[in-house]
Amino acid sequence: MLIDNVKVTVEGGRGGNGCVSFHREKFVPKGGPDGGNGGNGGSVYVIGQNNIYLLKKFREQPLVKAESGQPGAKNKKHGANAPDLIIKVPLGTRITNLWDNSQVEILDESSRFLLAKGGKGGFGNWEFRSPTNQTPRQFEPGRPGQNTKYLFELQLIADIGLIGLPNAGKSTLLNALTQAQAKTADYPFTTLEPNLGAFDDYIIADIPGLIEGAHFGKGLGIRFLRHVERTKLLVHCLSCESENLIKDYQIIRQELIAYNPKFVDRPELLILTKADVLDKKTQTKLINQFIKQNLKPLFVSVLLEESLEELKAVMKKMVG
Ligand SMILES: Nc1nc2c(ncn2[C@@H]2O[C@H](COP(=O)(O)OP(=O)(O)OP(=O)(O)O)[C@@H](O)[C@H]2O)c(=O)[nH]1
Ligand SMILES: [Mg+2]
Repeated sequence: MLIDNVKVTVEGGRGGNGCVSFHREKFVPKGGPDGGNGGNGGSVYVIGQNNIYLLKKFREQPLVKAESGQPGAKNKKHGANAPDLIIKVPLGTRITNLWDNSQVEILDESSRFLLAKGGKGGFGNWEFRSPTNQTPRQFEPGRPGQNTKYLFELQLIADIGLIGLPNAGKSTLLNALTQAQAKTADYPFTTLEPNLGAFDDYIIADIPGLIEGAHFGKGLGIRFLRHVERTKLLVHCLSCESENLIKDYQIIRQELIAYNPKFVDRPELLILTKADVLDKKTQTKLINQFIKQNLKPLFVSVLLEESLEELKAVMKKMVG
């Protein structure tokens, strides 16, 4: 399943502690303080990348933390600064700071944003020397890094929407075309929330099945249609197992238009799913019924690789 929102705790690295040390040398009885400062902790930055699956790893590992700075050492040696940590999120991710609600959108690959600053390293005792205190034992511990909680949300606008009656094979098709792992089963209303997947650079949305009367709130309701409202192409899935595919098509079309009349002239592609259940003769009869209605559907079966390739090619051409 495509992970499109995650909560992530982001922590800058802690600064290294300052060092307490006194100069030791033969014939120099009272060497002064020489403890060096600690190095700064690493900061955490985020950059965008063209890969919609990048949020998944944060679901598995919701804490991101940069390394701590090294402590200071004798001879006024500074501890090393820790390297910054750069994390990647998909382009189109909206990042909300859950503590102050500030937001940023990651829209290109060239900018990077600071999520959590590393803590400053502490002063070693050398920094505390003064005319009145030549043997300071003070030092500063390293400061903790910033710690913030963020919500990463992928704002995807699907190019293609799969719609159809329950059990039409929409989720199975999504899985066959993309890396999505949507739940599928041999009963209606398997899908309860939209699923997203991508092939090449095209994003496909699979939504719960629609039924007659959906725009009055029947079934799972039409609220999921907003997920396909801005798609460039609607793919109507009509199951070859159905008794009357033309009627199925008309039901879905009426529901769409009742929901939003703008759907009337949205480019659409009709596909007859589960084509493998029909023999050639029945397929020809069926296609002729559609042609009479001035409709030109495509037979598709997830068991027939060529039909999937053809479908991909047609969808690409229609989306542009
Ligand atoms: N023979 C065959 N069966 C298929 C094909 N595609 C899907 N199915 C089966 O059809 C059933 C329904 O598939 P789903 O993908 O869950 O259907 P859906 O349209 O997503 O259903 P809802 O989520 O309930 O709207 C499953 O048992 C699938 O295995 C196909 O190309 N050939
Ligand atoms: Mg489904």
